[in-house]
Amino acid sequence: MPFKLKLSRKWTDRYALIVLSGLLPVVLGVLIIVWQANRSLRLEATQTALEAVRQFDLMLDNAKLAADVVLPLAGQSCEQVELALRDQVTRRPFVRSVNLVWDNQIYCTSLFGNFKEQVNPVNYADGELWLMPGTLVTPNDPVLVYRQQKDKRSALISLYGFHLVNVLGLINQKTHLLIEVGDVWIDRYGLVRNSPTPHLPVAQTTVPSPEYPYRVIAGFNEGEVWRYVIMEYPGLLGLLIFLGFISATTVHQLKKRATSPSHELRRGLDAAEFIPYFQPVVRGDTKQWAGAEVLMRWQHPKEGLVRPDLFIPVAEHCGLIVPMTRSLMEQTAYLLAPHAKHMEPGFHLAFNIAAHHCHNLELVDDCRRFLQAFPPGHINLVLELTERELIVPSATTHQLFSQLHALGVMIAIDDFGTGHSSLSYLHEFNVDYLKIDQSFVAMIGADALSRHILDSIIELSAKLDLGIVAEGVETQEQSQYLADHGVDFLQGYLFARPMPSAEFIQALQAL
Ligand code: G
Ligand code: G
Ligand code: MN
Repeated sequence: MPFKLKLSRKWTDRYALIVLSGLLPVVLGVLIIVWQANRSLRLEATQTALEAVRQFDLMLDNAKLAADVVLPLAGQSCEQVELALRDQVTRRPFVRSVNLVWDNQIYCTSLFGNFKEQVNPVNYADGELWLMPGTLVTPNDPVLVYRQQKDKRSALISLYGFHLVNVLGLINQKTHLLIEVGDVWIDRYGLVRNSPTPHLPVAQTTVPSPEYPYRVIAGFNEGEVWRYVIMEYPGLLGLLIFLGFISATTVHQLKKRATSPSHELRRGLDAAEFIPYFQPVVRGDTKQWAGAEVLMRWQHPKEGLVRPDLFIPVAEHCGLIVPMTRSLMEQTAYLLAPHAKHMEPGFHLAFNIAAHHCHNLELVDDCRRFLQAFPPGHINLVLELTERELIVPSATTHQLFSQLHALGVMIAIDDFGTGHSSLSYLHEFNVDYLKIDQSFVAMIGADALSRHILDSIIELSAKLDLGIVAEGVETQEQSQYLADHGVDFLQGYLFARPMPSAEFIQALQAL
């Protein structure tokens, strides 16, 4: 039955769902933010690389202008052109030196005038650009050389390496930038290297120059995405955590409502779903109705009629049994009081009570109100205490039971024989009736030993001057046996099953 399933549901299942519902908005939100951060970083890397290319092209444009001017001079003697070379160095920003070449042989430079050095065109990417780690004069300062060639003539324009390094370091501090010329590269630390270009883990972008044979590579170091997320979206992150918390708490509350048995009981109580059923108790000799036991049923909107074994233990556990019993007494009084005239004087109405009822004196008021609904002295109110759940004697219980007695309420020990109440216990609580458990009644006609136990209980109750009720009488033989042994009252399917109030009232009227 679903209700039972709910009771046994593991708390870890519920816990997992709550954690999931709290994590879901956080995880989804963080995924979106990370995606957004990646996009932004890629954009930033591209823009930084484009800006670097723009600046490098600008430098190289100066070199190209110088080359355009001096290339036609190649072939003339160094003395003739030396000044023109130096003129270009002073005129063009970023330019460090201007050199003239004839047949792959440098013969004149703006630095030294006459000079001799072999040029190897293979050093130049596309025969045009060479990133040198250093020169004769400054062996540790990189230099970018632009080469322009026509037939045997060529011009070499060198640019200061530190201008490159400055651009690489200054455009955007956070972006890692490097410039690759042929198979060598340099980054903001200014060392020319010919190892493969390093892989940049985040948002690596390569932008080739549209004019010159080099490429700029931009990207970010490991962890930049998270650093970016934390720096750029702290508010959003806070909001996500807040949403996760709200979501988890909501699910927690909803789950608690939907699955907590005690909550479901409380709902049932508020909706007046706990209703009384009545099982008549007959006299042993005449078999006339002498009273009835009020048994609780749960008219559940989804589960239908739920038997008490399934919910009474929970109700006892969470203390709701007290208001539930109160509701049962109120309903019973409301339903039966108008029909009191159909009940013989001294008619028994018995309610089952739990140990929880004995924690305070509320029960006295409940009983008083119940009795006040009927003509004075017309009915006997009986409280059945199960023997399986003995009440610990205390100042409160003594007070409770003496006040109940003063009201005329009777006490019965239910399921007698299945527990272990002592004689002193029976005396202590002023017990009036013993209800022999149905397991003993079922033994009638079986073996001699079982019958012996039953006989002893009947004998004992007679000696203690207690009334006796036999429960679970199902056969004629049992009924006969119990009547023959002087059992005062019988209850069981043989006479009537527990029935709803309408049926019970109808039967009362027909008596
Ligand atoms: O009717 P039967 O199946 O109905 O009852 C099953 C068990 O539930 C019995 O042990 C009976 O004592 C217990 N019970 C029925 N109604 C109540 C009640 O109102 N209060 C308590 N505490 N137990 C009840
Ligand atoms: O409160 P107590 O445990 O005495 O509750 C009586 C229980 O016994 C209820 O569940 C009721 O439905 C059940 N009952 C009443 N008469 C009979 C009967 O003749 N046979 C059986 N098997 N159960 C009965
Ligand atoms: Mn009972």
